[in-house]
Amino acid sequence: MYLKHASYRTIFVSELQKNRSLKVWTIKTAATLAMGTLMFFTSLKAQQVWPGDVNNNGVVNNIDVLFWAYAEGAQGPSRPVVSGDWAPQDPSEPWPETFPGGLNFAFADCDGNGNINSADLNIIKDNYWKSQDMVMLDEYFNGIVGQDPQLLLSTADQITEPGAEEPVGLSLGDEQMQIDSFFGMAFTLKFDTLNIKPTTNMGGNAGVQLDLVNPSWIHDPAGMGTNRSEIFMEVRDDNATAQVAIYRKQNAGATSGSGPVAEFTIVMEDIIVGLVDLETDSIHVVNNDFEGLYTAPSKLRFATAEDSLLLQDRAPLLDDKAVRLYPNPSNGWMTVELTDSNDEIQAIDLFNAQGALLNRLKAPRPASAARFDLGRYPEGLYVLRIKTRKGMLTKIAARMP
Ligand SMILES: [Ca+2]
Ligand SMILES: [Ca+2]
Repeated sequence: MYLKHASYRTIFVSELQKNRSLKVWTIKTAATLAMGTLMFFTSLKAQQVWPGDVNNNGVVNNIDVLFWAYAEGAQGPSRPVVSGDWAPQDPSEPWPETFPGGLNFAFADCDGNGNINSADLNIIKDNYWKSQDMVMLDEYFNGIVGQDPQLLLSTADQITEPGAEEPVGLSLGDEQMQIDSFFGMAFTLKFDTLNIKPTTNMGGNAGVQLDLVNPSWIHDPAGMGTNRSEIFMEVRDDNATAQVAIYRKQNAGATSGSGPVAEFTIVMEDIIVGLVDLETDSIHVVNNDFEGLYTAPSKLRFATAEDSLLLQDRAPLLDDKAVRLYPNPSNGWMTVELTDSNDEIQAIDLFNAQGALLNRLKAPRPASAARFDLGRYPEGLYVLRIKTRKGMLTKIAARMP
């Protein structure tokens, strides 16, 4: 995945959006701006359609599932060639409907046959994780615990044992912070591949499973109304992530409320080493107007009975503004700086965009700032996981030419 000049602006936008001190940016403005950037990008690409990349940002993932779900049921002109192959496809005539911000619904017709339906979702699955030469960051609306509704992982008992199947509840918002006119969400579950059974072979030991809570405020199939949602999950054991989308079924309309929405089942390995961590991240919740709703991530930890004392030693997620990363993008040295002078950097893990760990930088002595050389790596996007004495945070870094 390589970046060209056109996309730098977007990276800055993302950083600004995450910086909650700039509260003047309303959610709506940010979303409109994001879509505006997408349109800018789209015009560069002469409107060719890459099947499955519904939001046309260069990569196929769960955000595309959310876009597809929003357009499901629409009809329009078909493409000259009906194909879901991962290659630039000549576009159809523009469809009458667009996403808020202007992206044409034609992008959601992945196979190009003129109908947006489950066959197009299958194209997304076929082309999942594939990328174009240019990739723009998807927009996320990660919020702050205590200020925003939380996408919460929870369990009744954090003590586990080898081979156990553990239920992990997923809830959105609570009594104090309700969700108004929910349409859907996409997020990533990060999990511990060392201690959780592989999921790739779905016929065998499916280590991470997910089901909707039934009934719930987003899903009540036994009820007389149309209150129904659907679930999508793509698990990648090799980079320890499960990408999830939960969205309103076609014609279900919006729903408002809060509380449990789904439940993971996590199957432990036969040998458990240390602690088993789970975390929600890269959250993109949208309302029925497809506007982003800031939502706070959460973290959950299991331990065996022998290790149960370690459950006290939790690493809470830090606010995004707890860490400054500059210059970003950079073609050389970057500085990681903690805004809390009483906190200390303990380690910085550097991952590439595919999730492979490239390097672990350990702080040689207590420090509230550290520098490292991103110039050693090829142009592209990187993920930094910054561990401090008080918690942990991930940041996106861009290496420019
Ligand atoms: Ca995409
Ligand atoms: Ca179609």
